[in-house]
Amino acid sequence: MKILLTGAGGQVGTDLLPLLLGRGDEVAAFDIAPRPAHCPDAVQWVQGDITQAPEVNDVVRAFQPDRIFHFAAILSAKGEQIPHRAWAVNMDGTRNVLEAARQFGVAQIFYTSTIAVFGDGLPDVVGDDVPLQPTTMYGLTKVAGELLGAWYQQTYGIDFRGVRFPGLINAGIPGGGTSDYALFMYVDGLRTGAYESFVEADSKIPFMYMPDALRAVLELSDAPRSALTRNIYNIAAISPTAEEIADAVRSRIPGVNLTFKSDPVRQAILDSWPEVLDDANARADWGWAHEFDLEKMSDDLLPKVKALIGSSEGGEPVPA
Ligand code: AKB
Repeated sequence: MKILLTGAGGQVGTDLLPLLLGRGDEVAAFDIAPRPAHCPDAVQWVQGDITQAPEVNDVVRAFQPDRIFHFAAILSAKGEQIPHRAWAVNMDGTRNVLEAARQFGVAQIFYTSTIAVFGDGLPDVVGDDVPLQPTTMYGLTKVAGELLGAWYQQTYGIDFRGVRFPGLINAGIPGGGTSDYALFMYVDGLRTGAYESFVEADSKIPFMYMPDALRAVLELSDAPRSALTRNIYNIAAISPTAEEIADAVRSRIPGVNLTFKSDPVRQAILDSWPEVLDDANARADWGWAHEFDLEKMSDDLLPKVKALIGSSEGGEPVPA
């Protein structure tokens, strides 16, 4: 299968590339960044700007993918700092991908949406069809992307499907998300022995460990269309408070100093998101089931974060 991955250099794309190659897919990567040093040789890397339709058209025309995994996006916290660029990347970028798919006959678009599509006034457990009233540029562009993709499916017959990701945790350096505090407890906990989270200790949102998230992408992408009752699915795993994450880190890194000092802007974003997701539709339609709870994730993650910090790719701490 030929797969084009947009945003291939981001948190999810970086981890998905080797999995796709491992199962025998032919992969082209499209990203604003140049080819990273760790990118496997078999990947065809195209540096380009998702907001520029001719550049998106060129890569789709040349590579002729069967599926596009559209991951390019500007996340919630960064999106509030550069809202016009967030609109261009998330909105125009998604339209460019859908248009290229229509023009060049791509069969499936896989879209990554987010818990940020939800907004204030949510029930305790948030199902797929709770009203979408996001408070961020990221959230509102993702809502519009969900709707635009469904329109392309209805109008042009492109198979459009995707998931709403919770905050994702992996051995990588995240960038621009409001959920990043969780990963920084592990990364900076190991790297510097301390981290001050920008949220209150009792803050609680849904999270997922990256191996589960990648498996969800592949399982939903491969599911027969006839099994699906909707385009976009909530997927859930764990919903720890920030303090519970800190405790999981403390019990594994003796002496680590994890504290909390809430930043009002990011706290307000976080407080508008669900605490717990209902993913019954994903479980019923395509057999979704997460594997990693907080303890299992922490055991698996810490050695990988250690290896990352030891490698040149650990980089400098990203201001959180
Ligand atoms: C963010 O924090 O913006 C993202 C998300 C929850 O979609 N990680």
